[in-house]
Amino acid sequence: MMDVKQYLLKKKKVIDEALDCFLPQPDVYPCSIHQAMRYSVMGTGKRFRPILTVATFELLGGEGDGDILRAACALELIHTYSLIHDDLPCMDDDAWRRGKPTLHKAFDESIAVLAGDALSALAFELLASTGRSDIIHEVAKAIGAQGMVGGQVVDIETEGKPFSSKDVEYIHSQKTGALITVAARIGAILAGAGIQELTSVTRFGKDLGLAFQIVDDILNLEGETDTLGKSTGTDEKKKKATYPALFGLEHSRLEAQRFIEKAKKELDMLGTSAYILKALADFVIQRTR
Ligand code: GRG
Repeated sequence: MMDVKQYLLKKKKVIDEALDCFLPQPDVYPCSIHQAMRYSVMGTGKRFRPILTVATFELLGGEGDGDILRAACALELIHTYSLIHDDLPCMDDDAWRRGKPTLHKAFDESIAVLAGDALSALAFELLASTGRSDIIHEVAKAIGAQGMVGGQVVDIETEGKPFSSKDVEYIHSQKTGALITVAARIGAILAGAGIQELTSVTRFGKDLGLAFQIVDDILNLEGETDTLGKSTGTDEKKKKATYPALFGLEHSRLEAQRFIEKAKKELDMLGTSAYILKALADFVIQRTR
């Protein structure tokens, strides 16, 4: 059995090479937008979502690496787009991301907005190149007003206001969980999974996504900026709707662990070969960045 850290490193290299190939070259006119896209995408990102897509695809017997890599990279481009926009002054107004100044600080605000737009367009170009309209539909739904955008809206609208566990669960499952769930689903769909397999992968993704954001909340409180590569303590300052703010650190840790155990249980029907997805779930709870 492969160690999960080695697995992540190996797959990150494959994803990084594919991203490098899909992104426009920095010396192509208009250079500033292509440089900005590369500035944000390339580098220290963990590539958790595309790796999840590839791992699910491989677990369910998917073969060939053309469509799956294009789909997986599309999700990383969308994820990076969301980070760029999340960091903008009109949203979280953050100065540090992936171990360097945020895009609007390194370039400017208009380029940061446009780089997000261009990454979204490139992501859908890659998805369309698979010839699979079902995949395009899945991703569009996951990131729209009933998905990632919706989660971000509630995140912003609850800032500084009283909130309930229902609010924070909605924010987490939409802002973060929707993309993680669709990452696992796409791997399964492209592998030709049956309905039962797809159902268990979807449940796995939902629990994993919730745990991922709870751990993100915990790291925002307790993590080190140098290790995380992004600002810390910001949620508390902005009075964000987070798990630790509502339940405290200890209970949040237990909740994250509970969601991870639940996620792994969903994979039991897939047999012992699901060990790598289970190891990815354990990585989510153990991560320090
Ligand atoms: C992209 C359609 C679209 C809309 C944008 C701004 C916005 C709407 C949504 C924000 C979503 C967001 C930033 C959620 C937080 C997700 C999260 C936990 C990010 C950190 O992910 P990691 O730890 O980061 O995987 P790296 O840098 O490793 O990739």
